[in-house]
Amino acid sequence: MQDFILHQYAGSPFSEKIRLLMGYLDLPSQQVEIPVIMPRPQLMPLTGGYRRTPVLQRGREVYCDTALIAKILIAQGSGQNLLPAAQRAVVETVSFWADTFLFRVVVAVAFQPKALSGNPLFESDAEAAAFMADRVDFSKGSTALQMDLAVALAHFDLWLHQMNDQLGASAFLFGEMPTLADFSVYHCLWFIAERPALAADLAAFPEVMRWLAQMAALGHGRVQSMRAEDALSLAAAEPLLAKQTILAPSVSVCAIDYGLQPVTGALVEAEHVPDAYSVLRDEPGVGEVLVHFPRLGFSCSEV
Ligand SMILES: N[C@@H](CCC(=O)N[C@@H](CS)C(=O)NCC(=O)O)C(=O)O
Repeated sequence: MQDFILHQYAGSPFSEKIRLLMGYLDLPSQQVEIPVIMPRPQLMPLTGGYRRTPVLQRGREVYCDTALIAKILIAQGSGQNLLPAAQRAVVETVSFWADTFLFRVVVAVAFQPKALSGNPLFESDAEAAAFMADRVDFSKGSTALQMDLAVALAHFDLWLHQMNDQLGASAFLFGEMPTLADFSVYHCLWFIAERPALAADLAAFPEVMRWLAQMAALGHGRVQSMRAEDALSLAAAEPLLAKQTILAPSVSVCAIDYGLQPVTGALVEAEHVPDAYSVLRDEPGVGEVLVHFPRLGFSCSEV
């Protein structure tokens, strides 16, 4: 079987969700450390322009968005207990809520002025300006990641109190075992806990702190690092294993919230990835690349 290659960067919360999930599922991973800002010349030929972080590569296939990446890893790593049949819809709903609304709240909290000192992205004026310009470009056409700081702080505080109360009654969000929802909520809080100026604010919530420590202890598992150019060459050298049926010759797939960089190609049905938009692209110098997106959170239109 081809290895999973995770394209990620250390400070990315959504990457942390997947790093921790791979640790929990005990799946070996090769990790490529991608630049925090564009350009990413060895990654874009694989994704076809999609630039949200992380993405998972296996041979000539690329899985975008952690909702889909998580399902692929859960299926591979016998992690069905993370999506228990009797709670699956509600676990997925909480997971989606955390990955969207809660993430938007924590972005505002994490980038508030008092949290910026010590953040390597803001070490010099030039680095800060480059980061801000990159994220303006990333967010073009969308306000979905923006929230007024006062509104974000009020929502964060309300939710932390609820979460602390609930975690006093059970080890994890849905009982005595973690589910996918724990991983989605975890990466949002990890983003806050990572910032020295904010970590102290969480100390007022002892059950949340206990749960955070339990989640962090799951670890990242068996990780090896890989160079971006090697991941790209590996894609070019591998056969496309998946069988597919063409559904539409030319479509454009795009996130519906932010990071609105579309990917175009033929829409195919890929048997091994249900509930996905799977786009077959021909990349110069690489050949066919199959890029998968979850249907939830993405649109697909014929072009
Ligand atoms: N819904 C997406 C969100 C991913 C996301 O927002 N990632 C952030 C980093 S944590 C990002 O893409 N930032 C811009 C970038 O890395 O270029 C997912 O679950 O993968």
